[in-house]
Amino acid sequence: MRAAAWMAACAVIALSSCGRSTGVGGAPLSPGGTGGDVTTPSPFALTVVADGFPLLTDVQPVPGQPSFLAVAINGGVLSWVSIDDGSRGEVLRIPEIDESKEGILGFAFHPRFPADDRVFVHYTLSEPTGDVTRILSFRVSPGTPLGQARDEKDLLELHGALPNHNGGALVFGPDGMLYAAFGDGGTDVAPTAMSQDPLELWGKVVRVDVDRSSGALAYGIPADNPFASRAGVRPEIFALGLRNPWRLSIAPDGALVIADVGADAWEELNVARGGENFGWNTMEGDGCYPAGTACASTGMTVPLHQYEHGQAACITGGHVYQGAALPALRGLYVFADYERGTMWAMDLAGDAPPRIVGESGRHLVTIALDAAGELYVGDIFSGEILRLDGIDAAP
Ligand SMILES: [Ca+2]
Repeated sequence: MRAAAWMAACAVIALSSCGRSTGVGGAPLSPGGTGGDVTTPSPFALTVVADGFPLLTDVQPVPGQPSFLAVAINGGVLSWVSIDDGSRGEVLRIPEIDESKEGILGFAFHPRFPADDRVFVHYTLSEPTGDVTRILSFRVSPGTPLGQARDEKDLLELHGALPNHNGGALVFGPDGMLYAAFGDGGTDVAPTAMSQDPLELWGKVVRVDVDRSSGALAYGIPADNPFASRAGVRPEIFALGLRNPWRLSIAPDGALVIADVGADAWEELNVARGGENFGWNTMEGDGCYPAGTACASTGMTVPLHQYEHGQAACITGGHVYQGAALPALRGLYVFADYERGTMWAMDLAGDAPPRIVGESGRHLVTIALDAAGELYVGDIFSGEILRLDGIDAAP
């Protein structure tokens, strides 16, 4: 019964937001190991560092405390866990969230944490008029490592979406600005045109200043936002034309990497520097949407990389690996496919296609980067958090 509920919830938050897999292009990729490593001959391994978080959606290392991770659960709970001894505690619980179909989809620590002790969560609620997506800030009280949430405040709220493409990623840039991703507010069978509507924040990445406020807003509008002074465009918008951006990352050169989950055919990696229109729902990948139609694509930006659904069907964005443990991956953007479990590494500045890191056989819903540049992933169904290691480091 419980497992069935999890499956239903996942279908809403992730699976049904994925593109439709065509099954074309070869046999399914082989599954990986059950508790430790990826399929040989990959020289890389996934080592379980924490478990017991079924329906996890996002993982972030606790800044300044390398033995602790923070974990968000779709049911509306944020917890901490020690990777040394498995001890854990609840930090935040959002009581109005219905575990079956709503929840926290992403979160981020303030870039000056813990000097600024705010944490930001991005979550979705179902209401009679449609989904509400909200970004909430809270402060943590003294404790190990995070204590309890207090001083909760709404930062930004969107209304009126269908219960599917809500986005959910949050990341702070080196400029201290918060980047937040919102989906098109539609579903697989009912995409909306809001991604192209300059007066809607659905289908966009926004860039806001959480340390200031502009007018009645709970946040500030950075003066250097690409549309800050353009009439007829919401000044929060940093990039538009997105379908269901599932994870954001800041590359070492400052560019924003946006993984956008596709519809019929293409999963996308997009690189934004501000002001780009990535095409949805006029385009999918580098072609018109629906395929075979004509479209007005002038001024739209095609993906840096796209892969078709015969290969996999639901991208999970990652990060540029900057750690020391895996020299072969240093400087490469590591990302995954949620449905197939494949992990790839790609040079964002080069022309070479991504190469396969390994087949995890897992539903990798999130990829996190710690302060040392090492990578962690989360498996939504098993509730495990795993670290990407060299094969020699596997247990
Ligand atoms: Ca696109």
